[in-house]
Amino acid sequence: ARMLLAEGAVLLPGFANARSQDLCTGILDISRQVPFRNMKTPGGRPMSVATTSCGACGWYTDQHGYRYVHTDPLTGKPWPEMPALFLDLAREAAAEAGYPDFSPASCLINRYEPGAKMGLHQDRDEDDLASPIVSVSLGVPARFAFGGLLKTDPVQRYDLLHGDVVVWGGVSRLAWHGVSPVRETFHPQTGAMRYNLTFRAINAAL
Ligand code: MD5
Ligand code: FE
Repeated sequence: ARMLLAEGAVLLPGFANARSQDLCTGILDISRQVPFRNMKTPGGRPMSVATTSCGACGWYTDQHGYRYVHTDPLTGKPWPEMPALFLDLAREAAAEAGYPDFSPASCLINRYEPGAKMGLHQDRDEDDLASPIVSVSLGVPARFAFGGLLKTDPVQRYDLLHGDVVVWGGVSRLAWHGVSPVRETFHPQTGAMRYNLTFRAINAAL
């Protein structure tokens, strides 16, 4: 099924279900190479969401700002390669939503423990704003707030469930959005955690 949440925002409910166990295994494998960490925002506050990355670029934040980097500033090493399983899923989902040429250079992996949240923000560190972002939810559900192009626009709320994939393109690519504090509950594949994979195309200038 394909559900239009808003112009450019396509929800594919359960699109990743058949591959979810393998995706979770892939996440654990990446996190053994580059452990999840609570990075600091430029303001100096640690994020409640813990992150790691795979692919040619990884998203990074510290006192110097938000950016994509080819190597992990903590170790100087490149990020783990993006598993074919990840890339195939992202490309299939993008194609299903009308983006047959999606080619993500980065997969940011977010890990939400109970209580973790993400405040209202826009994703604009990629420079490539013509390409969509593909996001894959795994584990315990999250209440997702989806607003408009202005921070003050009203938000719609959706529950993103295990296996759900959303393709954020078109005008929705720059919509304000956030995640409410994750409830303390259990999922057989992830325990108390919620994971979100976000696949991103990065401007080649990087
Ligand atoms: C999450 N992650 O559930 C979300 C999924 C992030 C982030 O927000 O920045 O890591 S991605 C949701 C998203 C991406 C791009 C545009 C829009 C939503 N949107 O227009 O609402 O961990
Ligand atoms: Fe975001």
